[in-house]
Amino acid sequence: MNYSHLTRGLLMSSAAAISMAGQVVAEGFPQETSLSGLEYELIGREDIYTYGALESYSEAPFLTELVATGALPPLADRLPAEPIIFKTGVMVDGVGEYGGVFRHVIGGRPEGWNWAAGQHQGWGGINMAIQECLVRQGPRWQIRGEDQSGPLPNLARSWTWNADATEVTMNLIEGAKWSDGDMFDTEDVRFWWEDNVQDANVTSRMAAGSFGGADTTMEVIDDFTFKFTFSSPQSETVLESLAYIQGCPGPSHVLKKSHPTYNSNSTYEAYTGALPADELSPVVLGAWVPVVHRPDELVVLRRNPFYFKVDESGQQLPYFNEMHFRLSTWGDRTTQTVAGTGDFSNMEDPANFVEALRQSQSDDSPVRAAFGPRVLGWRMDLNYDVNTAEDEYGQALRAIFRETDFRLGLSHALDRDAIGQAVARGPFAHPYTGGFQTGSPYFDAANTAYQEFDQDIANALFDGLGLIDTDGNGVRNLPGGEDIVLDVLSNANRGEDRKQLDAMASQLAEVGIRVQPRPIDETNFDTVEASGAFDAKFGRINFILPTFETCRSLPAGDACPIFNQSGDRMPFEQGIADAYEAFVSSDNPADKAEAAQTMQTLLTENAYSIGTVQFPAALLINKRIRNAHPGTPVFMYEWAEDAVIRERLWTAADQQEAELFPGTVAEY
Ligand code: BQZ
Repeated sequence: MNYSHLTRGLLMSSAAAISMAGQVVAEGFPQETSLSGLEYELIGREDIYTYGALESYSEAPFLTELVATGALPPLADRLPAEPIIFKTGVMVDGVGEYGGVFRHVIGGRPEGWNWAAGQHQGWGGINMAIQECLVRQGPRWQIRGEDQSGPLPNLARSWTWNADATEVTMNLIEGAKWSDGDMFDTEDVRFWWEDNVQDANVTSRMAAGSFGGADTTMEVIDDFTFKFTFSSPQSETVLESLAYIQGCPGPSHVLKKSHPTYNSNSTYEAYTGALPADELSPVVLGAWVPVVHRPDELVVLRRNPFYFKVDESGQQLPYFNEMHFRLSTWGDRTTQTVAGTGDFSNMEDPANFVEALRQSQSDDSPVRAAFGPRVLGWRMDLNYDVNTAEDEYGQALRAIFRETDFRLGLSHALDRDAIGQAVARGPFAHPYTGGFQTGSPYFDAANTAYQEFDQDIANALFDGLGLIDTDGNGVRNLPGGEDIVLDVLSNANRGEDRKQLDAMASQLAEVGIRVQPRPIDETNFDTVEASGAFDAKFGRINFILPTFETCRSLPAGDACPIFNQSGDRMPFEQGIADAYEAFVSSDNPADKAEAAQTMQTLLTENAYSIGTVQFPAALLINKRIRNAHPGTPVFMYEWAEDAVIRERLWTAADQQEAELFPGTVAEY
């Protein structure tokens, strides 16, 4: 076992993290930490896939049998005239063999299949196995800098801008079909936009107003062409918002039946819950379709016979016939992958880093591990929305949250090294004060304010606001006399979150602030978060690119961020909003970097979020999996499940796991 080069890099960066001036020193996490030792080259954006017609196509052999029995239409009728063609040249192991099972283990549980209305499917890659989105971000980590303008195409195969960049006309792939054979067209895009994103009664994953401003409109031109119109010039960057999980249409022909706009007997609640997690099979565009869901046990997906992507030899993708998501815990994902009973894990719980690394270093380990930069960051977000507070106490609390000195006081009260050690002993943790994490291309130490651990400073800041412990019970009081108690929402299924929150609670108690942890189940977490019904929340949020799940982090659009929903912005917050707008409306790298630095300065100087620690993560992939590109990051433009391009992964026939449902596809 030898991972000394890895820990050495980590040790250096945490020891030298903070300079005398209290600023974080640029101490980039070493990039060359791929433990696999494999090198890779950056490629052009058109090297991965293109759209076009091939002379002939072929399919997984069992599908040919289903065509023969009449259960499926012939392949030619299932594929678009010009499918997406994945190129062989950039496949590290080349064109694949059909069959076998890709085994995931996840900690989440499917909330339901109506992703258009914001439901998640338990995360860990189920969402991305069934949803396809207008554009794609995951594979961009592999693309060289000069080719980095905007997202990759997907359902939208191309687009053009008008002269002043206020209109973008998008052309959909023509002839792609849903897994029940229904045509995918602009009606699905219109329904996604008008009846989900723009419908205030639906909590879609793209917050209204967060895509190019509050006045953005969408207009259908024909079955496969539509146009967005913006009230101010935009750029390729803004289109990043149309990737996972924000720009992924649902099947309008199914969903309209329960949407109140089309069915006056229905309600919005009924609409959101129209596709319950235990009702199979949902209609999808993705490579695999859920066919079995045994609660708390397993979700099985089978290949989608209508999938619109092929390889250069004409074989319809994906290569794997079956995909499993064992419903366990996030920690077990890593344990099972290390043991070889799972195929894939984003190793993200620092508590198991050392043991997992040790095991994966032996020659006969079934798994390959590769560490990347620090992209996992944890932070507390305070709710700045006084208008939606439940009672007067909540209003008074939120008014105090809006005081910069209060937030700076909280930040100075945190001993981030101790918080890091509470999660995992060793050199993995790095202090984090909010803003872009060190693994982000937009992280610049010079523009990152750092509030060092100093209880005297914290106490002085709170005293200065008149927040004194008037009744002598050890807890500071609000001007009205009540104790300052922060009710902090957190994800109950994440041990690493809870350890930090507990450490934070005892540290803040020392400066007279009480923390009351409120852990809730991960399945419902997003719904509560999106509703804004919390005073504060704590958890992992990867802030690498501003366009990723924007509303969780930034004041983009009137109802954003999630922790200030009624749009009553603090002055510096408006500055962040303006910088975000400058960022998405420019394709010029220098201008974008400048806008990002403005954001970083405002975010960290004002302690907009109270960061705790950031960690690197390692990607574990079973060695029998082919085409898993070396160097794939756990998270960069998107989570690794998308970055690794699963529709292109395969396993040699003699290494394939037995399928649970051979010879079958989803039935409707
Ligand atoms: C990765 C990811 C893929 C969500 C989720 C989950 C939710 C959050 C976040 C991660 C899981 C895995 O993260 O932890 O490694 O597989 O799914 O989607 O934590 O609770 O709401 O943002 O992506």
